[in-house]
Amino acid sequence: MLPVNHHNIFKTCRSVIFKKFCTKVVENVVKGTVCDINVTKTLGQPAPHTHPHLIGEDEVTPLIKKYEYQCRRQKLVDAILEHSKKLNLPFQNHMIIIPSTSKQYMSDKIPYVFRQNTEFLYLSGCQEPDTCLVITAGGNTSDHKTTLFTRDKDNHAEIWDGPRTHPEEAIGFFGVDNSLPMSDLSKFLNSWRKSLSNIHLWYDFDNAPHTEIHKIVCEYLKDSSNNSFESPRNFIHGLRLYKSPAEIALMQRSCDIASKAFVESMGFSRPGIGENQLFAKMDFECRIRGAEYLAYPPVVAGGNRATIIHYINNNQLVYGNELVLMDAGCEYHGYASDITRTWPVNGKFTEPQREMYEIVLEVQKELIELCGKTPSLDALFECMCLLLGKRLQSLGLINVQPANNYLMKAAYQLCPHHVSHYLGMDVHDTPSIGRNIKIKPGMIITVEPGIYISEKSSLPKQYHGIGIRIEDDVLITVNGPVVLSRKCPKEIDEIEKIVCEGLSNK
Ligand SMILES: [Mn+2]
Repeated sequence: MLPVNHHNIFKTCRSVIFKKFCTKVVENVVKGTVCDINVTKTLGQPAPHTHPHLIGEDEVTPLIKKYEYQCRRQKLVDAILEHSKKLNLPFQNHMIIIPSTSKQYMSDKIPYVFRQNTEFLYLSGCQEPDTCLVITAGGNTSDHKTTLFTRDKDNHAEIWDGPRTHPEEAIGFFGVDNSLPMSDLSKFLNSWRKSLSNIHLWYDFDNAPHTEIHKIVCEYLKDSSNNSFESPRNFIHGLRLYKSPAEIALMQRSCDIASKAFVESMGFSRPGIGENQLFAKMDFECRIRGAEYLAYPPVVAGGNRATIIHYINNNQLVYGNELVLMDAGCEYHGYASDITRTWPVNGKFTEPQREMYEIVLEVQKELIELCGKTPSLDALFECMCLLLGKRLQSLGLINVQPANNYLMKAAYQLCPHHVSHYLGMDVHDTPSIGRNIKIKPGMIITVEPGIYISEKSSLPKQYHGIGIRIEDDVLITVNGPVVLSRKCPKEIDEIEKIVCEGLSNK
């Protein structure tokens, strides 16, 4: 018997499959449904057809639709054109360049977790590194064209790192007007410069997130006859400051996840627990609920380490009747929560701890009520100093002095940080927006008063080493403040109950 030639059989099979495939393609072309073939292609990021559990129809990123991204770009163009008109700038044409970031490495070929440049993600929804958004607008009309530059095709790299979104898929998926490979960026910019003389460039030179793209932009500017440029950062932050309904839903979910994770971490506490174990518990409980990662290195500070505001070593044990202060939040599909709670690891506040906790809690609740009424975050900070000062005075811990200034200064000694920041895609969101502007509906802010009494304090000894902060995330609405982190308990009896129940189950 002759041995079967496997090679030939394989050839025959392959050719049958190939013929069938070709017939299918021809049929599709004839029916006009050739595009359907592409729909099954895996892109460089989750899409409705590959990740239906994450991305809905027409969404580019979870809950945020193509149309919302288009509106964001339109609003940016409108804001920039209005600004130019107001200042009577002599430019008819505008080019906005927003680069993505690149992968960062901790050592040879070992990457850090990738986090996209927030401005780029906000305007494009694209989650891939080494990509770039260019928006061009001309004349006084708000007509504009968006071009998304995607990574060049590279079969070898795609075997190692997974698929990339190519220009032919990018237009439909991201809802942009045009898409080109990154290798065309320089050519594209130059062709604009040659065809139009009067171009104002919008690019953030001070916070350039991508070295290679930065070089290309610098080259472009060097060869350009008019080198007028400005950063679009402030305009983008102005848009990001006000959250859309989809963004609010994402922020609510981010806060819900972190709140539940806090409850679990409280119930996991016991005297002798390691700060690292509470960190691990928080991290696990956030990720298991769908968060990508914690939004920042958390502060898990037991005992007097809570008086160190940015303590992130998280490597000590928390003993007996000590408090633990945890400042943690998660990032859920690009949106951050930021919560702080302080609790006794043995389930029972001591008397001095309780006195201080009640002061911070009462002040925090009053400040939340004031959110919609005070003129700005800075004004809210002044309110915190005054409210804290008054309460410490009534306990006899600050000398009786009639001047508010004295009270506020004394309180500032005990709480040396601001009481609030904007919150959104970044933890310290939209930092180019001052904290002196009016608080308005649609903003999300934190409210986080604290008291930190070091061992060197002139306050009575029983308070030494106590550090307490209570932080919630608050959405401003026309009907008043809505606490997004409301599911995270902060009343003394609630907290004691959760910790004690956890202890009895161990
Ligand atoms: Mn905060």
